[in-house]
Amino acid sequence: MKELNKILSLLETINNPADLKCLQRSQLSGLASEIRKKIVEVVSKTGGHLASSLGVVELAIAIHYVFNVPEDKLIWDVGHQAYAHKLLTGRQKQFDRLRQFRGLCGFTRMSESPYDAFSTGHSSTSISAGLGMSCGKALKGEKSKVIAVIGDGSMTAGLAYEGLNQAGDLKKDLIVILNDNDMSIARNVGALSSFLSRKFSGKKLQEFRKELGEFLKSVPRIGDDIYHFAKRSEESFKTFVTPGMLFEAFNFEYFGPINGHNLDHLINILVNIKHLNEPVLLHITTRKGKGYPPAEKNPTYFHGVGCFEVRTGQCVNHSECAPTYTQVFGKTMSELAKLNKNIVAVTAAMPEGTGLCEYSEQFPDRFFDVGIAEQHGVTFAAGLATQGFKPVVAIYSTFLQRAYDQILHDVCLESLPVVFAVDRGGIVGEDGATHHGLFDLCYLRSLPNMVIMAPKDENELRRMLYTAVSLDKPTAIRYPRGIGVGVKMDNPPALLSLGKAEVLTEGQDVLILAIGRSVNDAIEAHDLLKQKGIFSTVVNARFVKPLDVALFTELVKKIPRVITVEENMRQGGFGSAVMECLGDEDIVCRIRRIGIRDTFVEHGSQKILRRKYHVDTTAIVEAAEKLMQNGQIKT
Ligand SMILES: Cc1ncc(C[n+]2csc(CCOP(=O)(O)OP(=O)(O)O)c2C)c(N)n1
Repeated sequence: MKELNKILSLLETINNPADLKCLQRSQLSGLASEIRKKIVEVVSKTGGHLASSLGVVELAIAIHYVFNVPEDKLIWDVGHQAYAHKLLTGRQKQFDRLRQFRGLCGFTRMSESPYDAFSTGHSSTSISAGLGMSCGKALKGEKSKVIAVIGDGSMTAGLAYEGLNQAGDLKKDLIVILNDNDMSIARNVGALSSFLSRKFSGKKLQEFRKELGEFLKSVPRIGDDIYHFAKRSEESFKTFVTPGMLFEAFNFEYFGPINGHNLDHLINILVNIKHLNEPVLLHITTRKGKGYPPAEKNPTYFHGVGCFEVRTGQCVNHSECAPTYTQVFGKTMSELAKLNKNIVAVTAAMPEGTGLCEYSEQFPDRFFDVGIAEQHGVTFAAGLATQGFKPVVAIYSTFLQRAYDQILHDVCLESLPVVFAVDRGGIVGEDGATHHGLFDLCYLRSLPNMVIMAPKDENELRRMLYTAVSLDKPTAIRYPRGIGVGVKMDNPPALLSLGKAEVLTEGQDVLILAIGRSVNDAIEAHDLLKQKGIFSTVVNARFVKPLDVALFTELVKKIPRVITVEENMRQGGFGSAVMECLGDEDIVCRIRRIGIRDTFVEHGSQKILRRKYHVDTTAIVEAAEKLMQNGQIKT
């Protein structure tokens, strides 16, 4: 216990990287253990990206030990693995409030700390941003360094190669550290992943070299020459059999692979490459979840985890009775795929997150994980659709933003029947600004040929999925993060009529037009308003596109006090669609739009954020009361 206290005090002495540099090298592994303990302790209470962060503790220490951040710019790709970096850069006191409302962000944010060189959350931006910084520094005549740390999962995105390609051409001073743990969230996928894998590292590489050497020597006459030539040019020999080949083709000086948990090796190599002034790629191998056995054993579960018990690693979350929307989607996909052989599923590195694991086991030939490559995934699905298949592309709302042009150009232009299962629509909570799905209704609504639906509960999600695969058009179904309402499931679910809304309550005072999960808030508001003597008609819009123009115009003529409700940006969203439709029909009414005003929403619980941004039941009640208080409609 005494020993433990001594170790604990080490981290407490570090307020910034300058303090870290005062430590002896021999003290650093103790510091690493202490950082791991702190991360596990805090994340067990706040939830977060545990396994990724545990994997790079030594790397964070080594970088801050060798470089001078923030003069040197350090970019953590995605930023989900930056907890050790946060602890070493003056944020220890706030660390207990990681991902909590008004606490530290779970990713890196320039506005949070000068040590965060770039704001991250979506993957594979670090090389491009780092190259931009390097060019900026060169233009200003600054000599400091730029370091981009990127995982092997994030290297599956095209954006990373666009950055490498230009970096190799410009030959600017840029250090890219490839953190290779053989994992994305799940096992990494793709040809590149097997190329990077440790097949060539350490012992195996030595054995392979020896065998190749013996073989070359054994070839009569020319064998000896080739062997000696290969021996002489050790560099090209190494390049020939290591992943260096790929990066050297991009004009990067390649080092590695080295063990990313060996602090001495890491520090030595960083000291050496610090003096190079060209594009450098350092390939390190690490273990996801390192130092916490439950996370080492199950890195996918502990990639992004909720609260858990430290001793056992067991989830301590409440037993929710309703299934999540994601689970219902996954189950319905399996059901549909049995009925229709043309259904195929596409995910971008998120089989677990999108609920497709069971489906992938049942229909391995009709399941495609494209890696973190949303753009490719959408165009790939368009290709499948041209061959008569019915692709269902399951991507979180926030990540689908990446594929906007592909949805527009490759899917909607020819009205190909691709179904988009847009998970995590709306406020997602603790992952914050980079992860809320608040833009999808806006960015999808402007696309010709696109059908957009959002279910009020999990049973309606099933109905929408059945309906979507029966349509011969691009269709998006947008549903929220979290558990459903707990409604009874129809089996099989009835199809919906395209563009038809559903009237849920009748009342002559206020018309509430709601979409998606907000419909439940609208029903609650209806009950509260009734107690106050205000009677409302609540409509579940179901479709953002096509809108039920006939129903809406008929109702607004009768009840010209209208509230639209959505968990989406106000500009260009569902409420805007309603206003456009009423304007086009020359209908005069008083209308209040509930949705997110022109701002980014930070991290915090869904409940807190819904209250703060006025997208909850209370906001609807207040809007209705105001509409009732205010007098006549100006015409
Ligand atoms: C554009 C985009 N798509 C999907 C994600 C979700 N995501 C977050 S981390 C991650 C895996 C990253 O793997 P890797 O870069 O190898 O880092 P590791 O967690 O293994 O350290 C994914 C798919 C994302 N952040 N951005």
